[in-house]
Amino acid sequence: MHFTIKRLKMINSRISVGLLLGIALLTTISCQPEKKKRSLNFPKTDLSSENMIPKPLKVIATEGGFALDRYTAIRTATTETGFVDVGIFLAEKINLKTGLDVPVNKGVSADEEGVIYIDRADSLELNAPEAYTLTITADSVLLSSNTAAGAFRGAQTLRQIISETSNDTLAAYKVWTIPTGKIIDGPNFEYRGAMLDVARHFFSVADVKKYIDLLAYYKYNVLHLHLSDDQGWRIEIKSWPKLTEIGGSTEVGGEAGGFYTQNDFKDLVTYAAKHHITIVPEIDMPGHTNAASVSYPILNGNGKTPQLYEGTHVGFSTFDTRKDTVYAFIDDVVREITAISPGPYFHIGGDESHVTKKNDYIYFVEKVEKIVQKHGKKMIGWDEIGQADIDSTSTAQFWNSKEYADRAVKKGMKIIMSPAKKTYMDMQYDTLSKYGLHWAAYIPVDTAYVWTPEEYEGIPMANILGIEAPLWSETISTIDELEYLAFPRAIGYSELSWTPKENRDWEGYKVRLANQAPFLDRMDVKYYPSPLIDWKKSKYSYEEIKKD
Ligand code: TNX
Repeated sequence: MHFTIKRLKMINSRISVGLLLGIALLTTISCQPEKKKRSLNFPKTDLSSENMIPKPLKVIATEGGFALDRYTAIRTATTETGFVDVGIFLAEKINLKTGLDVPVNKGVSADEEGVIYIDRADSLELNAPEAYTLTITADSVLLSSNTAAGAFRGAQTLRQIISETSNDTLAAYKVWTIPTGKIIDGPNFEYRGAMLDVARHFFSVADVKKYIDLLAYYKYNVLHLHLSDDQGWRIEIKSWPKLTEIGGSTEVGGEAGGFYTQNDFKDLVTYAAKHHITIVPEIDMPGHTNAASVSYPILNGNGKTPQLYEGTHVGFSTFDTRKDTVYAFIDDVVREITAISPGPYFHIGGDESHVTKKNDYIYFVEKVEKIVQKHGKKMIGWDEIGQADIDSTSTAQFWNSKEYADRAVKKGMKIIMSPAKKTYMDMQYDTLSKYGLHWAAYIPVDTAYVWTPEEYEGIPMANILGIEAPLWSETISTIDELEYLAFPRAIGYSELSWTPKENRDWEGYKVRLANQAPFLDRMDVKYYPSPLIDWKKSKYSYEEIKKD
């Protein structure tokens, strides 16, 4: 069960051809090569049994391995935007995993052996957005895509199939293997999102960046930030400064809260874009607006004097939907946020406006839709917006009401699937969970994975834009707690949104998930070690390599 890599290495590129020949002759005669000879045993590799998540569309394994080592180089398309960046990103991640310094687009050195090519190509296989192919032989890895986004997704696959350990006990230098074969891949849904509530508890730029790192590894392409709620306003609005001065000053439980300056937010947007992730900003209204109304009481429509709120009860606040100032305010907020949000969407919230009269609510959503469109964005709102007369370019996020989601479908709107019973990562895993709520359900790791968003509650597949897993933060305030609720469930949602249902099954997924442990440990992710999963710490243990 072995394959052997035997290659002759050149030691010095500058020696003359004559000298080289001489050395070669001497080497042959003495049978004692001065040059490095790669003769390495490694356990047999099989691309089709690799632990990729999300599972690719098609995997064709061939027997063999590509040796990733200090002689490997990365070469990318240089005239197409974004491909060089994918090469640099991949080199950085290879360095983190292996310690190797893989050169990107450097001149060919005599030492160079295996090459990872990242190229732009057109083909039928690469027709879909974000599609890519990976063709791996013993000599080269070819990552092809029509777009830099596709190449970036393929780079994540490549990261996942680099062996966890090297052969360091057997050879003079370290070699990691990548199994040979071909992968043809592309996403089932165009919108693959996670939502983070930074309003109930504030999370720092560094925390959000770490979350982005993890989401990118599993091919997410959207991070929705819930930037305002009753308990806090978390983004600087220069024309309404008290929003953050007052509204950002606290959070659930009475801690200090916090907010992103516009520069912080731009930094996040840029960081996400580098990971081919779009940030969807949400300002939740007309309900969930207590923090805004405390900052500017003129906005308030619930008839009470607003006070800073540190509890978790919902549904008591509303904007005054019949006041012009409210719409002037919203125009400023949407203008300032869209100016620093290059993505196509603006999320207006719209959920649980229990103290807004129904007519006022509908009037409000229709007016705000126009404001969002005026600023060049498409509106997203929680499923309640399906009650309003809005257009088919707007999207409803199905979290609770099939009736409202159906009404949105009738208008030709797209739906983002976030049913609380299945996708709410703030739901506890079980009765013993340290954090989380359970008003919608307990969601153990299997329940999170074993359902079919393509067929959920009769929403037609043609209307489904994708899936999003929300993480509300009433019960969590640190990155460790965030990770406990999000991982491993977020990994499963990535597969539900990328991989078509024919290719998904719990038994297979369970094993692949178990094998995420080395990555999660390396990233210092405090995931919930669900007892349903037989977590593997390392794929090739030191002992196994020695045996072979
Ligand atoms: C419902 S989901 C909410 C949030 C809460 C969440 C807690 C939705 C649109 N509204 O305000 O944080 O439940 O699970």
